Parts: sequence; C-alpha cells; structure tokens
Amino acid sequence: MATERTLVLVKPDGVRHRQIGEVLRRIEAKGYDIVALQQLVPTAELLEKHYEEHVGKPFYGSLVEFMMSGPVVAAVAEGEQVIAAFRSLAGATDPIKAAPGSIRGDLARDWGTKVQQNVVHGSDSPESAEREIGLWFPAL
Ligand code: DAT
Ligand code: MG
Repeated sequence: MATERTLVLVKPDGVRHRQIGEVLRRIEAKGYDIVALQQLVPTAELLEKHYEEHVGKPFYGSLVEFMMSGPVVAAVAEGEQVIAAFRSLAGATDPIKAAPGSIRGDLARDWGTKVQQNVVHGSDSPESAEREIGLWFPAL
C-alpha cells in the first residue's frame, strides 16, 4: 500500500467555467478522498514557489498572469497512488493533445494557443506533492 496525498488545483479557467464540482466529482468517483479544500486568488509569491522549476522559462510570465486572473480552488486528494492516478485523470499538459475522457481532454475550453489554460494542476512526484501541499496548506 502506498497511500499518498497530492495537490490538485482547479485553475482560473476551470473555476470560470463552473467546473469545480466536475473536477472534484471525478476525483471522488475514482475512489479518492478530498481531505482539504479552499478557494483563493494566489499571489505572485506563492506562484513563484509553486512553479519554481519554471521560473525563467519563456512562458513563465503569462502562466503567472493567468494563474492570478481569478480564483483558484486548491484541494488535497488522498489515497492509493493518488499522485500518478490524478495525473492520469488530468491528461496531457497540452489540452489539444489530452485524450478524450481526461479532465483536460473533456473540459478545457480556452486552449487555442494557450497551453496553460488546461483546467487543473496535479503534483508530479511525492517530493513535489509534499512541497506543494506545504505551500498551499501550511496548516496541514
Ligand atoms: P503539468 O501542468 O502537466 O505538470 P508542467 O509542469 O510542465 O505541466 O507545466 C506547468 C504549466 O505551465 C502547465 O500546466 C501549462 C504551462 N506550460 C507548460 N509548458 C508550456 C509551454 N511550452 N508553453 C506555455 N505554457 C506551458
Ligand atoms: Mg507540473
């Protein structure tokens, strides 16, 4: 058994399109527990820590601008191998390439040239999950 926790974000496009419930529904339908939940507009400081591996890349500025464009829902999901399982539920980073049936493949509406508007974030490893949960939920 490898019970894990992962950080899930419903990004501003998902909140704007009233997809919070649908994203959380898919996580619960897969058998995972939502153990923490909050809505907030993130600060540039929080995003710089969250996206530390992307600081300095060409898309970083527009990614942060987008992430601050409206409220984000942050959730912690828990269960067996939830980190990989949520990445699978989310689908490929580029919503145009994300398979039908995945969150990004089914729900992304604003794709066009904007890869960043891909509805959700999910941690990519146990180390990132621990670090990201600490940033978004310091009390956990
Ligand atoms: P993921 O969100 O699938 O973990 P990532 O960590 O590589 O993807 O990138 C973080 C976010 O940055 C991603 O959700 C969308 C945006 N992004 C990634 N690569 C990009 C690119 N080449 N151009 C524009 N935005 C990009
Ligand atoms: Mg990532």
